[in-house]
Amino acid sequence: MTALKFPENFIWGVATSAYQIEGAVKEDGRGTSIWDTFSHTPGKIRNNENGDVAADHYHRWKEDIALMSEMGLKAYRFSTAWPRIQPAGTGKVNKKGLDFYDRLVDELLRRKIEPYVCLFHWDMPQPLQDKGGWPNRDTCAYFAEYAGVVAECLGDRVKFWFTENEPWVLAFIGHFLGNHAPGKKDIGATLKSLHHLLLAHGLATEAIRSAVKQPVKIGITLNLHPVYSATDSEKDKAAAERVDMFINRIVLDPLLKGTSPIQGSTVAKILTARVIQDGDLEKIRQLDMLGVNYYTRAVMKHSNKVPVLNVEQVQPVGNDYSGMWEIYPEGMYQTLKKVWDYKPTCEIMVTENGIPVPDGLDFDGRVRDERRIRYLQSHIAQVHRAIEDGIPVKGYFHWSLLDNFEWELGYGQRFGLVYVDFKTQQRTVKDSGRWFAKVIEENAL
Ligand code: IFM
Repeated sequence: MTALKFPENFIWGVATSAYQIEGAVKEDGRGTSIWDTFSHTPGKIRNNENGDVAADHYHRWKEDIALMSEMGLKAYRFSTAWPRIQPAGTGKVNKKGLDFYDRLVDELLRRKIEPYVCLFHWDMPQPLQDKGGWPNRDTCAYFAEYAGVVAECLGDRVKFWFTENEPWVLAFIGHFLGNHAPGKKDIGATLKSLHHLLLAHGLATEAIRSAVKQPVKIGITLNLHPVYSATDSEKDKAAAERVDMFINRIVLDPLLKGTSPIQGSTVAKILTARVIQDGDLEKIRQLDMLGVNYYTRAVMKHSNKVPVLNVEQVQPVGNDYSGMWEIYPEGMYQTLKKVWDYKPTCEIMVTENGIPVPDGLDFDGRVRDERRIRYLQSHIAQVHRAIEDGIPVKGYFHWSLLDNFEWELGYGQRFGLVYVDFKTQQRTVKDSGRWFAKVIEENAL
């Protein structure tokens, strides 16, 4: 088979997030986040686990960067923890918290790994939640203030910025389904949160631009899923369209077109009356890079199972599944194509893709995660297919570097290229890590 060659300068990276790997939640003046509160509420997380220690990256960051360097990674997308930097969410800056990221960036650059900073991966300072959280419009200004603080500090070295990771997840899973922090079940709060998260992206973009002297690229990362109808019936097709609107278009339209699909929906219009204010949509539509996080597709049918939306997800028989989702490589291509159909003027890159596998150390200390290798092979091939079709995908960031705290599922779902023994914190590069290193070295699949 001929190798699938990637464009020169294709960005091969990995991604992580602060709460999922750092631990040290009470160290060096870090404040409390909504995830500390949520994970310490009995019954919210599988086995009542939490991110108190996680992968102890706050102490082992040098070792972790050395592993990245060994794998030949070109880029690293990590998130800064807002409560580490501004424990109250606004006002006083905690220098010790900021220093951690300062050192991290220096070490990455020393190792020739490009830092991609994401300012927000869901760990909202608890004091801001107490003031109303994302449904409160003031939060947008607090976020812009925080973005300015981080940009002031790191902006002389960091050229690539993501304001937020997957705002949809925080809005919908955190405020509608209630399975994530802050654990609300309120459709009005959900739609308000999402709009405010998008507006906060726009305000933070402006704050970064005014704090940083050098040219930078600023973007956002989105969880996107191609949506299919379970059958050819008109009802199921309409259900699929509703879900497409509420998962994909609800974020893509404002960011790429400057319009909002919920303005056309009666229910949503009532719920968001006066939430979308004049000028908001222009603020939101500021993007140099769009990060696509792709894991799986959604196959939908009409049903009363999910209120308001009247839909139900179907799991097609005969396909492959992981511990969390259906495995559907073609969806990677379809998602990139969907974004490209908007004719975006910004750059596109895959900022997350990966699979949870119940990995373990074999008798000889190796982790033979063939399943992850097959997953990556098939999904990266679809990225290549998109590039061949003229979609200029700039890079691919694997989720994740390390096994980590998978939110409400705790530590059971391992996504890393590096195995973490959570008792000893010992790291072992998995077979997939070595395989990925070879892909990077050859710039080919
Ligand atoms: O672990 C998460 C990450 O925080 C956001 N995107 C999806 C990953 C896997 O569920």
